[in-house]
Amino acid sequence: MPDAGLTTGEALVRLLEAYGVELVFGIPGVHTVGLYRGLHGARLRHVTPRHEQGAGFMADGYARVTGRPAACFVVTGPGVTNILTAMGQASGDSVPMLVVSSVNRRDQLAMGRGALHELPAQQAVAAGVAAFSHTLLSPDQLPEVLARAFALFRSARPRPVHLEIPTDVIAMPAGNLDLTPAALPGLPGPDPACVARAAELLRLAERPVVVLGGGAVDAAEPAYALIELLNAPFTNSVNAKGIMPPDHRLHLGENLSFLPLREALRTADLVLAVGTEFGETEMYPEPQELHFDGALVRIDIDPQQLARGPKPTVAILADARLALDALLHAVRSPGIVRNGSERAAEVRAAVQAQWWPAIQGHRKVLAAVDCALPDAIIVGDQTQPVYGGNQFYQPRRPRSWFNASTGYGTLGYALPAAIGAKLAAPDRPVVALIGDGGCLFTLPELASGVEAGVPIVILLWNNQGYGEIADYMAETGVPKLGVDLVTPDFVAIARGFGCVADRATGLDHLERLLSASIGRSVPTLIEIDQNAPFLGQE
Ligand SMILES: Cc1ncc(C[n+]2csc(CCOP(=O)(O)OP(=O)(O)O)c2C)c(N)n1
Ligand SMILES: [Mg+2]
Repeated sequence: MPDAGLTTGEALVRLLEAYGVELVFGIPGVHTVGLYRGLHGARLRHVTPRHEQGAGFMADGYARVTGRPAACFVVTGPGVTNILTAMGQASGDSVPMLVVSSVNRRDQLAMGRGALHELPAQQAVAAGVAAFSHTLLSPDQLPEVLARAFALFRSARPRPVHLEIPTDVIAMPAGNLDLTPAALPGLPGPDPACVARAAELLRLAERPVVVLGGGAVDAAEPAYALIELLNAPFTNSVNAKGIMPPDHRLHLGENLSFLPLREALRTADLVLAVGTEFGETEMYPEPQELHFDGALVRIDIDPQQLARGPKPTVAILADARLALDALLHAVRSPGIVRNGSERAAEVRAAVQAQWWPAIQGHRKVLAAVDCALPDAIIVGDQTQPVYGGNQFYQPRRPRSWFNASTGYGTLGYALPAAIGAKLAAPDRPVVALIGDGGCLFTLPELASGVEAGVPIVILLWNNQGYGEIADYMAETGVPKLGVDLVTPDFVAIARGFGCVADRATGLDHLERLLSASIGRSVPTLIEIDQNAPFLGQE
């Protein structure tokens, strides 16, 4: 229904609501107050971070739990450059978010005259970490540009989209615009000929292996059914954790960093890879080239992804769920018994034999979380127990374990992303697992968490430094420099922000501290000393 008095800023907010956006993360400035005019009285909830990078990470955490985009409102120039890092992480891990920024008035664009917040070529800067970046030169463009963004979020490989609105356009009348959302496309289904070819290969395969990636998180049901039907051992990427039930008989183990797992892929007569780029960070700490002696069937929603990395025998361009449904139907009865459980158990044991000793401590911490906060969403940063967890942890369902050790690899992710995750799933416990180094990148977001009443748990892994890099320097013979850190009294600081905070003195104590977080309205910070005796090996 057209509304004669509406400005473009207000029309934007109405359209976001119409597309079902629930949350805006933003820090207002003189350039964006015209957007905030529209937010007043809106159904959309606004959460204020303490840095625009926090806004982006919060939107990322929200999207990874829901599969839906949140919006971020940031000012021209520093607001945009501050959120770029979070957009980079979201791009790397295929996470949707809509970043709306202001930009200088149209008559100032590209003039370089030193206007407030002026970032020449801002649109091009943001485009590098977005699916697309658009400058809204007139209010009339707004419905179509948003339709493009939401069509992409819904039906393509998700990525951030950036929309910049010149300050004069934000204030322009938009009363004539049609504010009903566009009919969005459904998910793309597979080419039947490709499915038939893949099904034939699957029927003939005697030692197939399935690899599930982050692109398959919403395809848990057909993935399960196909794996059972084929009796095929499987593994998953970090972003696909939880897609199959924990301790499944056909699980090869977690993480392609382990040679026995890569060997299982190499020696399989067919690998079915769903929604995975076989990313380098899956093979931390040493990236490896993967080899496939047999056939490789790849399913991906992104045609370019099917042409990157390992070369497929059959490439199926489609949404993972639709493609797996079609394959399931086409394979029907595979007929050949393949000792799937036995092969999987063998590889699993070989993988576990390679777990490095520190993993024992990480397992104890994560077992305490599982015990005290069952079915928690665990949002990780780049720290030792997260690398460890990537190699063994199995959540009970998808979208429950994700971290910044994959893809772009950004320190400071976990705390704000956990706030976004908790806003997405208020009824589930949400734990941010973060190191003392990473924590200091975004620690002020504790204030946002207190303000928004978001009771996450921050598990702070303290080793007084950039432990990972200190180890790497030692391994590579580089004299140690810049990695021993002055670490503050995190417990006192967190209390100062209004959080509840304590140091864990033992595993029972850790469990009690975790349990006590239930029902709080503010974040709880629990510090764990990496060298605490209770983490040592028995
Ligand atoms: C923004 C950013 N800067 C630098 C790095 C390089 N880096 C990777 S891990 C790491 C150390 C992190 O220290 P901490 O969070 O304390 O975790 P720890 O390894 O000590 O467990 C650094 C500096 C990075 N990943 N991201
Ligand atoms: Mg550290």
